[in-house]
Amino acid sequence: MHHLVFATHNKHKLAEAAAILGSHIRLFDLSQIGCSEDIPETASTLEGNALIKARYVNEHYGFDCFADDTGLEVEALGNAPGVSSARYAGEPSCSEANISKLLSEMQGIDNRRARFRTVIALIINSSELHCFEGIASGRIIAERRGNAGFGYDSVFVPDGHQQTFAEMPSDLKNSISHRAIAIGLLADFIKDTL
Ligand code: ITT
Repeated sequence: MHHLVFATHNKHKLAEAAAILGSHIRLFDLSQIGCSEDIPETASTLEGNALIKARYVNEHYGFDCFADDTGLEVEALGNAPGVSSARYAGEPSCSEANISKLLSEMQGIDNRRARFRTVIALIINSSELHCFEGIASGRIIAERRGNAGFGYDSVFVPDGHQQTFAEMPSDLKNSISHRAIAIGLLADFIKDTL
């Protein structure tokens, strides 16, 4: 069985990825390999940050590894908050403050188009790099709806649906989300390669 590290401390992300990757991959998160440090995400793109995290684990711990980074890209705001989504309203990271800032920036703007974009960087065999992208397109509504999910879920309605991500059952969100699409592409690649 192939061993692979997912460079995250987030157990929900780990479980979601493990379910999609299937039983022929043994998946470990950062705490399971003894990595408790917060890997600095200093790049100016999602791709750059995913690569920093994957490379850090590969260089310091020697494992095949993948890492993800996600941003909300709003068309009328020039794709902001993008790579700054977690800290859009400043430090410390706070979803409520981020949503309030987003809604106020979008007041009076008719173009509500937006997308979540996830990038996964995979490093295998010490240096081989592969990237996978998942996009969920939709629109930003004017007021919060729903209590499930996290981040910007309560103001994002994906195309083809009436509910926000925060109003959907989690298994529905997890079957159409940006992260699920990116992990699905990773899973296809791994099935053919490892
Ligand atoms: P890590 O510890 O794994 O880095 P993070 O909180 O930085 O987790 P991400 O890089 O995946 O999470 O996402 C950055 C921000 O984008 C996150 O703080 C949320 O505000 C937002 N976001 C990401 N995925 C989302 C989703 O599925 N629904 C709503 N908001 C999301």
